Amino acid sequence: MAAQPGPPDDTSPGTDDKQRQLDAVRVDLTGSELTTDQGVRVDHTDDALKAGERGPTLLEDFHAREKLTRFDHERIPERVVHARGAGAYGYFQPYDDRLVPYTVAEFLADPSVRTPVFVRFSTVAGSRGSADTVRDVRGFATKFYTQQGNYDLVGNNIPVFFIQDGIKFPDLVHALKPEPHNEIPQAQAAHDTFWDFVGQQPETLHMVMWLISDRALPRSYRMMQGFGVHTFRLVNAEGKGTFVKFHWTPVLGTHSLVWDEAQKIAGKDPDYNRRDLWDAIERGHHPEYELGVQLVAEEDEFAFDFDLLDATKIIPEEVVPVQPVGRLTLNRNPDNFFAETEQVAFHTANLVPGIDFTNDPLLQFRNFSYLDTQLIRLGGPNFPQIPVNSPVVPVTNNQRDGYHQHLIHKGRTSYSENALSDGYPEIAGPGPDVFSHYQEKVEGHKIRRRSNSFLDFTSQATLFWNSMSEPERKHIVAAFQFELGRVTDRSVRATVVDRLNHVDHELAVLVARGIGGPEPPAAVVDNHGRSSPALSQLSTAMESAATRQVAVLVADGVDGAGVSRLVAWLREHQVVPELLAPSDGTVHTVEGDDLTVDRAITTMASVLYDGVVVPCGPDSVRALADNGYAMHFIAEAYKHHKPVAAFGTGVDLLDQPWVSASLARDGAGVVVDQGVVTTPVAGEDLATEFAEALRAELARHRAWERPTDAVPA
Ligand code: HDE
Repeated sequence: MAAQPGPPDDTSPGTDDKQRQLDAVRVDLTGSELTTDQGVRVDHTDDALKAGERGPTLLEDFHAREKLTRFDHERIPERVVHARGAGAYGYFQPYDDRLVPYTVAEFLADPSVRTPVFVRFSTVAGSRGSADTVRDVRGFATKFYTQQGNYDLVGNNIPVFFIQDGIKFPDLVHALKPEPHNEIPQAQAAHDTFWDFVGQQPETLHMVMWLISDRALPRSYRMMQGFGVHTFRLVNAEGKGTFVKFHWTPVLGTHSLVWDEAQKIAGKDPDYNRRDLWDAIERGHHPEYELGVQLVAEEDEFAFDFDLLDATKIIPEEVVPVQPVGRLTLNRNPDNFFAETEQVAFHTANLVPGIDFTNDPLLQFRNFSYLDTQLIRLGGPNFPQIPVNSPVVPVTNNQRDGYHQHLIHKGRTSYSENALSDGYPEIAGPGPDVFSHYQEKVEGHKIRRRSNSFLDFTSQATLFWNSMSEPERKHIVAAFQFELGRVTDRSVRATVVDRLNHVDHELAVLVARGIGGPEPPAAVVDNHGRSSPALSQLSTAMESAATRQVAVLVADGVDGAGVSRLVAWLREHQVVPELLAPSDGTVHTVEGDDLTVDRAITTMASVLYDGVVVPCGPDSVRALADNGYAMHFIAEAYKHHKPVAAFGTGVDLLDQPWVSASLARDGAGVVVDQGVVTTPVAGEDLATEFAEALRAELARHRAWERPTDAVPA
């Protein structure tokens, strides 16, 4: 990863433009008195006006009517897709001026410019109240409030899309969403209509491979990639274009949950990803992502064995490297979910000078759809005036009326050209700050036909499969078995298996076996054998354990000195430890002190932590051994391949038939095996080496080499 720009410098141009603008509309009710919407103070708000204490309620109670009317109208339509989301403010800053030869977009190419942003992460299929950790694509939409107007990069955490042409989007979404007759199932693809669609539309296969992989279960919005998906165009000062693909890469690495864990979290804490983002920002652990670009000269448009305009294809990073160009930092939570996260409106056609479209037929539809949906969702054409949506630069045009106009435009002309207002607002002269559409020569017949260059549906699905590590492959097979196992129509299952047989024969066979279906007879195509190592999550950054959450299980009699040493060391390294005990409050340490507990074990679960530690203390360890919930906690963390650590007598608790890792015994130092970190040493003598080994295991996320099938959790 490239060098970071210097430490935050709040005097950089643009840093606080958006926050200053929002401060003007932020409302703080501290010290205020209750009024009606008309600003009239009221003397009572608990009982409506009635004719007699037990009599009918009177229509003239304007305060009661207003309160109920406002309540009746406080819902707006949820987004038709990406309904559930979480947002945050921050800023973006380029590392250097390396993009100057390619684009006049100042926010991308001028390292002295820090551009405020709002980012909204989302799931796609579920409704607003659904769970965060479902198997799904995640949205990663960024609004850049630039000095040339708003630019929106409305991306996903998967670099390709299901379909090639936007006309199929309603079909795709209807197949994915709950089935129309009974509205089941919520927020998941594991049902007949989605897989029927996949079977009918082989162009979905590449993205299906990503959806069925660990990518669809991000551990955190702070630990997932983002992609612009389409090939866009950068345009330089001479009007010359360069094709570009945008990539966001999280500084903490790209990490996922395992499926069993994701399902359990959906019940234990449906807000898991949303809470994680919120808490990290509140704690000062600001999420960071590097923006990278893949650049392709226009002359090389046809240099690939796929079409750059086809959104079901990636450009493998080994073919065109991703160049790091800048960094996004999220440092502020919204004040009000509805006002900001719900009302934010992203649009692929929100462009600034220096960036333009290509003829990708999916992108062309998006350029229509976002504005269209926002007109109904936000109730009319003035939604760009909603504070989270408004640019930080003046909006000066002749667009006036419509619902919810908030401004008062003076003057008698609202048309161009006019002489009465001296021609204002006037057309800006040509220049890098003025948007001018990229001039592309096009000619052709009006036809409804797919280009032949779009018709290879399987090569990159195979590339993805070939690029996966062993554990990732296992997860993919299990996920197909789960999803197709939920499909009730056997012919739909068989059609999908047949499609997979065009991706990789072994994959199709493994999937068919797991769902009790007939195995495909023979390979239909030879696997091309190519792979792209960058696609495996095992190639992600694994240096940092910062912001990871670790449960330390304690009970009366725990080794207070050892726990304090460990907790202090972890905090110093930005790991977030929490002390969990059989009940909330305090536990007595072996030294006779009171140790404050963060939470009761029963209010939490191992799936909400990245790792678990069992400290020393004979009484404490005995109490945990007798507590089925605590033992389940440890077994479940172990089953999910998480780092499990123990010191002193805590190691005894890991002496279980299902633990295959070797444990440290008397005389040993620190033993690390299969992600299990143990040492017989405790108290003041607990070595930094133990904490360091735990940190390294947290950083590598999961110990995939650990066998876990037999773990009863
Ligand atoms: Fe979207 N998409 N989309 N989409 N999309 C929407 O816009 C649409 C596509 C994406 O946090 C909607 O305001 C069409 C690709 C994100 O507010 C809607 C097509 C990618 C978000 C819409 C696509 C996305 C949306 C619903 C195919 C990744 C959430 C509400 C032609 C590059 C933004 C709204 C937020 C939201 C249409 C395909 C990403 C209906 C027609 C490809 C992240 O306008």
